Amino acid sequence: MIDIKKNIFILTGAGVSKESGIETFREKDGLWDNFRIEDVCTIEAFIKNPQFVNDFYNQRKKKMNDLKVKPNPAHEKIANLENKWQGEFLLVTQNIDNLHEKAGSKKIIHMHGTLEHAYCMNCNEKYKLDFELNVDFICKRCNSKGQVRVDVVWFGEQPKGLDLIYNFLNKTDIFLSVGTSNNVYPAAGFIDYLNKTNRKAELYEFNIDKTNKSELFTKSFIGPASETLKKFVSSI
Ligand code: BV8
Repeated sequence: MIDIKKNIFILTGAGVSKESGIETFREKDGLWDNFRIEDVCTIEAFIKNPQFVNDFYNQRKKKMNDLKVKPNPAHEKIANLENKWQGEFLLVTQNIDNLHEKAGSKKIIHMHGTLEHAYCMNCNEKYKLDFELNVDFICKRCNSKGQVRVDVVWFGEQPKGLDLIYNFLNKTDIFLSVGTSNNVYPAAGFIDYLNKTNRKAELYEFNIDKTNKSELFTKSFIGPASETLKKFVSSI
């Protein structure tokens, strides 16, 4: 029986947004079937072909802002859980979309950044990303051209909020991993960390398939997160 007075850590990945119509990365016809990581998701890619990288994110932002893209029941159940939770609650997402926020989630860390902001690599000026990223963009603060990039974490860059995340993992009683292939570190290592340091924690995985980390979980709930999470949250 899940005790809502305990501390819960929820990790989500692209699978939680799949049923909202946003493609994942590593499934068939996912983003990495159509783009190479090294062409769009590293600083080297941006330096080599900045507009190609800008357009990769301009496209994803456009899709995210598309009226048809809405939170699905998986996002809603996670927000419901936060509302009724009495212990400490933390949602950490690898996703850069804003569907958790739209569903009402409050305590969120976007550890790989979001499509909401951009910043100048020359002077660190921060921008609300309500414009198309373009290499001709002149930074308002330092006047440098083409230095403004999307505020997401590329491969080889340090994810955000790691201190907060590991502090919370050290007091986690219940861990839910929802819609992630658990391929990308350090997020993929959270379950290993809990297995090593926190024998008592209850560890639940929600995915349409088994993942390469499934054997580290107390239980895997196989099926679309909108259904499996609905059942899980209603049972609490
Ligand atoms: C870092 C940017 C150090 C934003 C992303 C060798 C071993 C270990 C590690 C490494 C290594 N070589 C290199 C590394 C490090 C590297 C890494 O992990 N590489 C991997 C590929 C091996 N990691 C890094 O570089 C990280 N940084 O380590 O920095 C450092 C430290 C200090 C100081 C300086 C540097 C940075 C990683 C972040 C990279 N950026 N995205 C964007 O463009 O979106 S990663 C990208 O993958 C996204 O963020 C995505 O969220 C993330 C993880 O993917 P998933 O979310 O899991 O998506 P995926 O498609 O894989 O899976 C979807 C799942 O959903 C599937 O399992 C599917 O079955 C399931 N599903 C589908 N539908 C549903 C469903 N589940 C439920 N319901 C459904 N309906």
